[in-house]
Parts: sequence; C-alpha cells; structure tokens
Amino acid sequence: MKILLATASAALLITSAAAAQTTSGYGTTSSAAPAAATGTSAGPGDPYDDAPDQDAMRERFSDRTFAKIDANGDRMIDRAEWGQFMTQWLAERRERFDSRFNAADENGDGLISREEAARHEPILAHHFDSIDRDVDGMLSSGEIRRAMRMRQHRNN
Ligand SMILES: [Ca+2]
Ligand SMILES: [Ca+2]
Repeated sequence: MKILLATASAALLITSAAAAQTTSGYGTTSSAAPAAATGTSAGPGDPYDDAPDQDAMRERFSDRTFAKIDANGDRMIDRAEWGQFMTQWLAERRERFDSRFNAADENGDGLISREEAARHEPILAHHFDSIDRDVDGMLSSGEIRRAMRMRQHRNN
C-alpha cells in the first residue's frame, strides 16, 4: 500500500490532537490511522462525543475503512485520498464539537458558563477551573479545545 504509515500517524497525531480519552464522557482515545490503513474497526474517538454517539461514530468509521478512503478503487491510498479523508473527518469532527458546544451554550453568548457546564457537560464542569485559563469564569471553545489537546498529549 502506497501510504506511509508514519506519515499517516503523524498527520493523525496533529489532527487528532484535540481528541481526548477515557470513557468518562470525553470518549476513548484511539488512533484512526492504523485502523484506516488496515481496515480494522476503530473510531477516531471524538472527545466531544458521549458514549452512544461514540458507538455510532465507531460504526460509521468502520464503514469508512480502506475501501472508502481509496476513492478511485485502485487499492492504494495516495496522499490526495488521505488528505481528502482527513479533511472530511476533521470537518465532521468540528461540526460535532460545534453542535455540542452550542447545545451547552444555552444563552448563545459563545461561552460555557459554570451553570451551563453543570447542566450539559459534567466533565467540563468538573474540570472547570483548570480549563478556564483566563479565569474569567467562562469556558471558550478555544479553552476547551486546548484542554482536550493537553489531555491527548498526556495520554500519548
Ligand atoms: Ca453561554
Ligand atoms: Ca475563560
């Protein structure tokens, strides 16, 4: 197969940097690159997916294995096909993050307050103070993404 696993893994490492871990509501960590390359089933593990969503996600991801990434069906995944796959995957992930963020952001001010976190995202609520880098009592999407990245790095 044409794709370099090292490259794929590196790409995934960067692009999945925001993916978090544990099954405590942040989703499990798994690497999509080997799964994608070997055709085995494993979800990329979206940090912002809860368990049921994650199962659905894993299901979807196993659909989207080698054959699916291999757009032209030549049984090789080239750089362009991989790039397209990652682009789409990232877009979907961003969409899920945004929709979940927006669902928690009851008053639509673009920030998650302590109360909003408590009602919608217990994990965020639990780690509120460490996530709230600028100590303004609100979580921005940037602060949440940063926290997820850091968790990911700690797990690697
Ligand atoms: Ca809000
Ligand atoms: Ca803040």
